[in-house]
Amino acid sequence: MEFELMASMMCADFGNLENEVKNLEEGGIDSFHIDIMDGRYVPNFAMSLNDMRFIAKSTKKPLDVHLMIEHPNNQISLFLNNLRLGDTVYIHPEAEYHPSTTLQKIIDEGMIPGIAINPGTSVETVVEMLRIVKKVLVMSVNPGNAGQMYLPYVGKKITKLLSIKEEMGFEIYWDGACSTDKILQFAPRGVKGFVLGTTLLFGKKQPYGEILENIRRHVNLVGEYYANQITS
Ligand code: S6P
Ligand code: MG
Repeated sequence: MEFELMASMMCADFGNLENEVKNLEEGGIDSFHIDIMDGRYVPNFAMSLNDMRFIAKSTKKPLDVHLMIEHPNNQISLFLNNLRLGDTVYIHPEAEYHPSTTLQKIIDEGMIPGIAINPGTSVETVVEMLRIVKKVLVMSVNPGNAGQMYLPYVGKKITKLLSIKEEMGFEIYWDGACSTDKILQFAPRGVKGFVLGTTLLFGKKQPYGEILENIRRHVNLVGEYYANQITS
């Protein structure tokens, strides 16, 4: 089964960031998720432009930049100028007067455009943007902090997005409190990638490579088991 695993870098050890990036890369992470916050759109400051720049220089793996800032259009060039072609930039539609303008800038610079949908935001309010973006980051916790509880009502929204993703041409990604059981449940249904933070990846006293391999092995074994059940 094909799915992507991304590292939520706000959960990394910043005293050892270079090694964190190297160990995650060697351990098989697919991309680096960068949570940029401004203390206004969300009540926290996580990573900054400089942190993003440092990670962009430290790895050839794609970056997945999650902008939790008010009116990202005002500063979007600062981010785009420091990214590489094919990196992803997510904005929150509620944080912008004209989100389609900002998304167009992301596209024009050769980055992959995405929107992040808060737990309390319905699919209906962003449906036109689903025609523009290539990725939808579904927040299963309220934005702002790592280490929160999964909000179960988000599951229904994912089901709705899964039913229209092909027709509208986007992929779905999961952000927040991601555990193995969520990957087991949603990867086979078509969720393309999962952001891993304190729940599964960081602070575990186990090498990143082992954790990532265990997740992939576990999900594939269960997937094969169910596939055999269906064909036998
Ligand atoms: C939250 C942020 C997320 C978190 C991630 C952490 O505002 O967008 O990317 O960093 O959810 O993972 P966990 O497992 O600690 O919830
Ligand atoms: Mg995030």
